[in-house]
Amino acid sequence: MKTRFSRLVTLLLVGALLIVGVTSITAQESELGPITQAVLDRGSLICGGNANVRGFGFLNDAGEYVGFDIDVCRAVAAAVLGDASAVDVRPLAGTERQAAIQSGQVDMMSRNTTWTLSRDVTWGAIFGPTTFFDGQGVGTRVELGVNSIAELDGSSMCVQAGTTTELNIGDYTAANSIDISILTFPDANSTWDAYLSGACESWTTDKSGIASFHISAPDPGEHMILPETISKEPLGPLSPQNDPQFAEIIAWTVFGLINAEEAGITSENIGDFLPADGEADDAYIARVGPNVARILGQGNNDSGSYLGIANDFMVNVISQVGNYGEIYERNLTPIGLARAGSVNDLWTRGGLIYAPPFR
Ligand SMILES: N[C@@H](CCC(=O)N[C@@H](CS)C(=O)NCC(=O)O)C(=O)O
Repeated sequence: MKTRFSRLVTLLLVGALLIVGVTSITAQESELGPITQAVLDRGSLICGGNANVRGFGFLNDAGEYVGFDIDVCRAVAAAVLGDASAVDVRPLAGTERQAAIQSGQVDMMSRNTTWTLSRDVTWGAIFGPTTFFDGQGVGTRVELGVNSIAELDGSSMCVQAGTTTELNIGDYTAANSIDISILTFPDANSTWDAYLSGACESWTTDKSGIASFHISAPDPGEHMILPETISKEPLGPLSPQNDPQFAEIIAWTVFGLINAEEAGITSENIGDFLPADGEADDAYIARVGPNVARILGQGNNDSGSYLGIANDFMVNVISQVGNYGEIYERNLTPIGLARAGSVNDLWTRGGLIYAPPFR
């Protein structure tokens, strides 16, 4: 039987725990994580990227990194620092990715990287939302007259080491009893060069990567992508798992890009969706709708303040980088990746691009 004293001690303990709990929740909400703080202190975002894949991450002749994945880095820099140009891209080979994330050498990575169970756990990473739903395919020469992977039986295929690609093609040929000898190369350029020079009859990587290299061929019409898609390759950004707060910023920046497209807010028309001089909150919200006001952090709505960054962070992101559709159009349409009717179309048009709401 409990004494009055032990009941009092229990009550005091519960009270103390409640106070500690409440205090730590409040502190957690207002404190920035170590990566966010480092980005602010440094004044730039270190983003692991790709230098070799046109459309996604590519070092152009002007010495600038450009592409869909690079624009995701730029969007996060605009969200945290208000400046999309404050990005320091660190080009990474496929095999360098794990160490770069684990060592904290990069604040985040946006480099055609597939989200998988083992990477999620062993890389010590937090994967953000999928920005491009891809799948692995096989590229080959039109002159071979081949129409399926099975018809490549007895030939050789060039593959990049250290990728999901290498693992998937082994699984696929074994499961389908296809005899293809696999030649591996350290990076995309050497894999592509080996295929171009005739070292192998075909080559394999994500279909996005194949499209991106085929358009750089001396005669793109000589190459084709076989119809099979042999894997799921959900590509998106990731960051070190020691800073879940920063991971939330990445996630909600991507969600903001998607929600902005859905709401019809673009880099061109964003001015129409902002409050006019002296416009009262009620009148503004009645004009643009509550959803738009929440995405843009206007009309007395909380948005970025939940994440410890500028409440109107999405205004910087959209005006400097554009919405998801603009980013796609700018980078991926030119390399021949048609969006309409694909899995990467907005969910409202039958695709998989969907984001939770800002509220
Ligand atoms: N999505 C796959 C493949 C990614 C990958 O590394 N693709 C190649 C070919 S598209 C690439 O980006 N190579 C660039 C390089 O190594 O320089 C993965 O995450 O492992």
